[in-house]
Amino acid sequence: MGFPKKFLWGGATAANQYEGAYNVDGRGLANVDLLPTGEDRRAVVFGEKKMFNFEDGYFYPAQNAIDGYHRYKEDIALFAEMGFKTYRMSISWTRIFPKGDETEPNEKGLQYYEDVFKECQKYGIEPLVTISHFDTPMYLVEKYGSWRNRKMVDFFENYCRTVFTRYKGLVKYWLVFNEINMMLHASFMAAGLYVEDLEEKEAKRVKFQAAHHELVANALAVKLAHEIDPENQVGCMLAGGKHYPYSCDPEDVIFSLLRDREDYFFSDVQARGEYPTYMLKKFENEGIDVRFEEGDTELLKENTVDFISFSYYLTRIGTVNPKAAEETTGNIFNSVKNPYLPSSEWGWQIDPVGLRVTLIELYDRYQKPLFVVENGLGASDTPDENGYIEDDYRIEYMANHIKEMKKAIDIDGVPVMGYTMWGCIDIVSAGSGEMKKRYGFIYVDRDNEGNGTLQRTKKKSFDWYKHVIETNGEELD
Ligand code: P53
Repeated sequence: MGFPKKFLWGGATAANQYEGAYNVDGRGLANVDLLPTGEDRRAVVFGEKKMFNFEDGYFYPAQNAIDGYHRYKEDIALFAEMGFKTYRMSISWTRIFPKGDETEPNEKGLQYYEDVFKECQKYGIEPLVTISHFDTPMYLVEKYGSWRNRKMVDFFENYCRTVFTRYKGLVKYWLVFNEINMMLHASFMAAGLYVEDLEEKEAKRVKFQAAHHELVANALAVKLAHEIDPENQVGCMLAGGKHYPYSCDPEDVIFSLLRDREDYFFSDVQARGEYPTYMLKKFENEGIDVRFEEGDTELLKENTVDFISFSYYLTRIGTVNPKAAEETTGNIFNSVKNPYLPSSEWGWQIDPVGLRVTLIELYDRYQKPLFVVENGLGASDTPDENGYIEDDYRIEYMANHIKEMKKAIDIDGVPVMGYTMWGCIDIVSAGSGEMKKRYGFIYVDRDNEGNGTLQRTKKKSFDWYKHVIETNGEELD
């Protein structure tokens, strides 16, 4: 009973939210460097407002983030002190290929990640590496229109071959695209796609064509990873969290089911190796012309992922009842409020049972091992007079989610490989660009405007998580 002996406890970050040093050692400009804070961020993230140059008067938090680029040794030492078995992080594509279409990589970028992986190895921490976490070279965005262009598949393949070859023996767990299903919505942040100048129908076609290119690129990545090192294990990564029907009105039920299917489209292809018939019907019914090249079907079929990973923050509500839909709660997408659940300061509804629901549903759907690679509470922490943060709210959030994950293992028979808590050290928020929305066990002295010493301090949850790992999830309170 309980968590498997080799359960991969850890934490997660992403290059653009952690590293900073956006123009250091030959790194090229990426889409995520150009996401400003403030009111316009959402439109830029969604690809509805083009801001391709740093604009006057805006603040771009990813440029410096928490300077992990220069401080990773100190941070990894703290992760090791908590007993991390794994550290999920991402490679910044533009450190390896600054423009994206070069044939030869940037050695300084390659060396940097080699140093990071060796630092992890020193402590017996297994890296779990995302190849593209909301990260596209700006040069490819401007010259090729990003993922709408088939050429992206070749550039990405070259990038994957380079990192699989270089890090052979240092890394064996890989995720190809972070929250791949977000690219249909947060299109510029997730895939470097802007659609501001397109008609609605054309915007849809472009997004689905880009989605196909990412799915082909994913299959190629799986193929290469397995060829280069049979030890490699590759996962897909989806933004999880299902829709509950608002009521037992069958119209609410079917509405919610169909919304879930939209999210499962990507993992259906990545796990089963073919387009689901519901998506082919959608293309047919809506006249969306998605071009497949010769060999795509076989490539997808033969190169499915080894495991399913996902982020879990919340569940959503589906309803056709306009009255019920009036009361909404915040997130990157507004959604109908669930009256049974409390909300975070940012309006994300807290639902530990929903994690168990998601685990069961994903296992029933795919019968592959699952990996919870993001989960956590974004909150504004206030240090006391000694600079200490008693984040009991975060401990409670995590304990409740881990308990439900344990039930999924013990009662429901779901195989779970590991759990990497999101933002194990405070980083820049992807949705809002704020520093104030903190997830970490480790506090970082930096504010929304970029002021602060960047000093790292352990929160109360640091010692709590250390104990959780020590007891392999047996002692949570
Ligand atoms: P933040 C919403 C909005 C943006 C990214 O989000 C998201 C989500 C949740 O589905 O996905 C992940 O920082 C993402 C991380 C991100 C984390 O959620 O807006 O993979 O990069 O930081 C949390 O609070």
